[in-house]
Amino acid sequence: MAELVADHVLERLTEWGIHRIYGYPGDGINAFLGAFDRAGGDPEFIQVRHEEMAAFMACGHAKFTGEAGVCIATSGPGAIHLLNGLYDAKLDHQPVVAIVGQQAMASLGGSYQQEVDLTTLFKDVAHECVHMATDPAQIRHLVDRAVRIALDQRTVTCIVVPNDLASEKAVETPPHEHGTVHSGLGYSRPKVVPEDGDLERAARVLNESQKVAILIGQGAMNAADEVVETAEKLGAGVAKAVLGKSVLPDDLPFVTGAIGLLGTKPSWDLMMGCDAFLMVGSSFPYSEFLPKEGKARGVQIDIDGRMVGIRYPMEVNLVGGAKETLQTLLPKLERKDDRSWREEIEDGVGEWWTLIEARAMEEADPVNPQRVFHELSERLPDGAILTSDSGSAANWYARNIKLRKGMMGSLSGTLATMGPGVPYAIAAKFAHPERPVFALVGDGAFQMNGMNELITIAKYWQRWRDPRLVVLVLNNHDLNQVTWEQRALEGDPKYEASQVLPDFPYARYAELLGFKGIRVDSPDDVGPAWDEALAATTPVVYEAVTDPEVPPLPPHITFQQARQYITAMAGDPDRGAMLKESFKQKIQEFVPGR
Ligand SMILES: Cc1ncc(C[n+]2csc(CCOP(=O)(O)OP(=O)(O)O)c2C)c(N)n1
Ligand SMILES: [Mg+2]
Repeated sequence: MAELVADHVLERLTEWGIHRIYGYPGDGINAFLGAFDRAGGDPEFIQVRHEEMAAFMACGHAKFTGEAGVCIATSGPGAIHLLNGLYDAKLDHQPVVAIVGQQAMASLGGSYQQEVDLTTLFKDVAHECVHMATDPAQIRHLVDRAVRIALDQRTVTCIVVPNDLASEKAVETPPHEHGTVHSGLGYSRPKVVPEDGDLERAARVLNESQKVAILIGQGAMNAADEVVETAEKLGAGVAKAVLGKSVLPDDLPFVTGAIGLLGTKPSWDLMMGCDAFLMVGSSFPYSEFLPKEGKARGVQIDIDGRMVGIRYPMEVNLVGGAKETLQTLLPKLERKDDRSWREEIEDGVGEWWTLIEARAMEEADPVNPQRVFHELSERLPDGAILTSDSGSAANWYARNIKLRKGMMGSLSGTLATMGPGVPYAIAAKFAHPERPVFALVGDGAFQMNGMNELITIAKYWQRWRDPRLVVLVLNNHDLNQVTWEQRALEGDPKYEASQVLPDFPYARYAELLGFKGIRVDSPDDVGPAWDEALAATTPVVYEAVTDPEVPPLPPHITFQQARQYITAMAGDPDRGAMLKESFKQKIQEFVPGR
């Protein structure tokens, strides 16, 4: 029996299967802290260093478990801090419920201390469901709706609870009278399959075409076998939007890897050469990496009818679950006997991996970041979970890491915000304490917030069965991704005032926290340092002193961009190093045929 409204909220959340809530205290949620205490660890309050991190962790929990993630913050400043993490979840379609405190009901509208209009503030990020409770009898249905809507719509929902209401006596079952709501628990995802006629039309498009390109995203996550079978039958290649990286292993010969700015040349060739384009569970945005309008016949599969036909003018839009839709489509597909397109793709993939390895091994000053990822990739233990921050790390994660079956990986795919690398990894560790987890982050992201969350790791790591949480920090003294964007997209040289980062002893900082700190500033040490990190019995910070002049640029930068790039060189303070270390890589990329 719940005593107070706050107890009731927590109890109801546990009935929904939620046992861990990431948060930070404050007087807007004081009643909840007492309730957590009374709950005796179920749900458990996980204390983070900043509310944005709590929201990232809730999002990471959702990404690595498929369950709803929950975060809690106090009124005013705490609630405001949540926002960026919540937008990350919303844009990547993750079910996250935010519980936020509010000042006392009696004070609202009084320009009161820490009074912020929270339902208006959260109206965009949680537009499917944001409500402020004003009566204890609302709690049951507000929790039920917030969790159910988050799961069903794969989005962010929010309940605002004023602090005086939270301390009122709970009303677990509203009175049976006019004006009360009687809700219940439970949500099961339905199987959604398109109409037969639409499947027939889709099959016709794919059967009539010769060169099929498949693009998958995270929406295909539970449909790996079906995607493989479809690709086999159609003699197709499969490219992956980066959120869908773990859908299919990277060691399959017809998987061309990532697409887009972080992508690969075989993915580019696949899209440019195809005559049919099958997109499954992805909303990959950049049209220049997709076939030209009218060049390929298109079929799209997506569970969300709002997301079909918005990236390419598809001939057939199938609204349905990836797995069940492909299962019903497969018997209608004919096996293509001419395998020449498939062979062309596989040859390209083979060459690409050779090129990627060669690039990783090229000299740099002092360490080539690609080598750090390459050597990790070769050593990844089974079941590893990887997170990447936004920055150059995302490029190397997308291109150089070969995920194998059973591994997971994620990053901020759509908001592409800096900051989730370490908090996602923490959420992965809580959800899967027996699995090794790797956070791949830049020095900018680490300085922004990752290093603070190391304190959270220090607080909790000893309860994880496998202590291996390895944070790779790319110490390049630069906000490198943006530096290269300035060069390539704007034609501007590196602007040192905004781009150069202060030095910091990342590995030594790890040691202060009782972790293993490894600093690598020589190429030959890269591999042995990974061995050391993997053998560690504590969390690890692997600080790699990497060369900011290795370009994390798209595989097919245009000639115009290249021209701007070269012009920019003239005024660039690092011109000499760039020409020596990396321009040859760019040349290799420009040359093939375009
Ligand atoms: C919150 C936020 N601020 C700014 C950006 C723009 N941005 C994207 S990548 C990046 C640089 C990241 O630098 P660092 O973490 O050092 O990684 P590097 O690219 O140097 O490897 C910046 C500033 C962003 N995506 N998110
Ligand atoms: Mg950096």
